Amino acid sequence: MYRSAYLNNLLSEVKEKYAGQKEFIQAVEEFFDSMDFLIDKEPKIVEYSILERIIVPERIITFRIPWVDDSGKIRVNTGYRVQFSSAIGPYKGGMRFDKSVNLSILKFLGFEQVFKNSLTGLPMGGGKGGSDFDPKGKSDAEVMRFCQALMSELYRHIGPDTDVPAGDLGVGGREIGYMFGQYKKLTNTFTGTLTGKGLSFGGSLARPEATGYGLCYFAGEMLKTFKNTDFKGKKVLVSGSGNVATYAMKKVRELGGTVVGFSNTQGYVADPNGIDVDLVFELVAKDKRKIISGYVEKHPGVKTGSCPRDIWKTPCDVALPCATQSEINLENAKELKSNGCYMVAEGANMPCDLEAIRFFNENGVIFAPGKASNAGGVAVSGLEMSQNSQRLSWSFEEVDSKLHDIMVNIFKNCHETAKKFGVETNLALGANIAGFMKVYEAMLAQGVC
Ligand code: NDP
Ligand code: 2IT
Repeated sequence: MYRSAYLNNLLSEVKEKYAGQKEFIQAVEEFFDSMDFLIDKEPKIVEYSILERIIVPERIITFRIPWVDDSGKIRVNTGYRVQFSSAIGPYKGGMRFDKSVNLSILKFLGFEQVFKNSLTGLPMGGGKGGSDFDPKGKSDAEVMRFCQALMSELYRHIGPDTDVPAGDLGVGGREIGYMFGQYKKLTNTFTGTLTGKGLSFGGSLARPEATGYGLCYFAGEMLKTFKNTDFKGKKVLVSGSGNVATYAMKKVRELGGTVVGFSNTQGYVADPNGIDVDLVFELVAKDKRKIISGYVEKHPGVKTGSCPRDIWKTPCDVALPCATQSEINLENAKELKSNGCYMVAEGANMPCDLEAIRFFNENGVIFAPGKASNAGGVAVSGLEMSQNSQRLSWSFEEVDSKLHDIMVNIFKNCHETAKKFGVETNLALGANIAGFMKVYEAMLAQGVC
């Protein structure tokens, strides 16, 4: 319940108007939790209807994606691009391919992206897109035909100064390559319109690593600032085993921590003695669908199970949820706390439910929201855009060092902002307010648009 009646009313309207969009409503409610601290200090927020405007995407594009599978059958999926805010730069954000994809999920992701991109300090607006296409079990040729069919419509809505898509869950280098090829063909231009590209056609070194590495740089700042320590000797639980999770595991190990678990949609593996990170990489490269069974075969002594949520019963110091939204509910949050976890940094977007976040904040578990702690991926996407515009490519070390600086700055910005509002460890509030301020100022300056 907010102190401000204005926010209460607005939230009620959102809940009524978008009743079926539970993920989007959670993202808005979490954001309003922070706006409650700001609204009295910034009267122009109400005067200029900033919140009423900021929660509505500037444009939503929905389209049919017909494609032909390997047996010759015509299949149809739905494609989306949610162009949320161009207040501080061209729309920027990933494309998600997963059978669960719907407008609620893409609106929540697009909304979060607006503030995340602002926090990076780079000139990028917020957007998100994707399709309910399920890449699992599809051949390479099917994925290619699907990507081409998607881009046959999407190309007319994007561009290097308009909207720059990238990867997300279910979309990695392969899919970006196919989408880029089709975009290039249809527009007869070679531009940096997509990021996460292959190195031979304008991609940036360290983009695959960026989200996971950036997460660890951010979490390292949290450990240093709040606990006067670092990753050395810490037990770190990482969920998922995709792009974000695997590079987070690699960096945790490099920084001296022990990864004690990982998961996927089929279950989890936990081992207090340490996960064999090299084996996880090996298994992912071979066949993503056989990671758990392949791991247990090589290390039969580990704890394992078919419910991914059970990973949160594993004792740890730090949890890095890196799989998907809503993977930690209140019960999981309590399990984490009772098993010794004192810090949670989100690698995925919104992996923690609102009740879980409130529980962490009220029970001394330091919490970092994804829009701050996973911003490394889009930050390096921003660096890829800069390299493309300059027709240059920077070394791995150069990009990694810029990524590190950006993550340290995001942490400082969130921490300082939270401190200013008297809630030093509330990084969610710090991230929301710090991310919002730049977008708010731009919206005021640009008039009603
Ligand atoms: P990937 O597709 O590479 O990997 C996703 C992983 O999560 C897979 O291991 C998948 O398992 C697992 N997973 C999905 N749903 C569940 C679930 N309910 N329980 C347990 N595991 C699950 O995606 P990314 O690593 O790119 O993305 C992961 C998260 O990070 C998403 O929330 C994304 O939005 C966010 N993110 C991604 C960025 C990026 O640059 N890629 C940047 C910032 C955030 P399986 O293989 O069985 O499907
Ligand atoms: O959620 C995210 O920040 C991403 N999926 C990365 C987006 C991007 O444009 O690199």
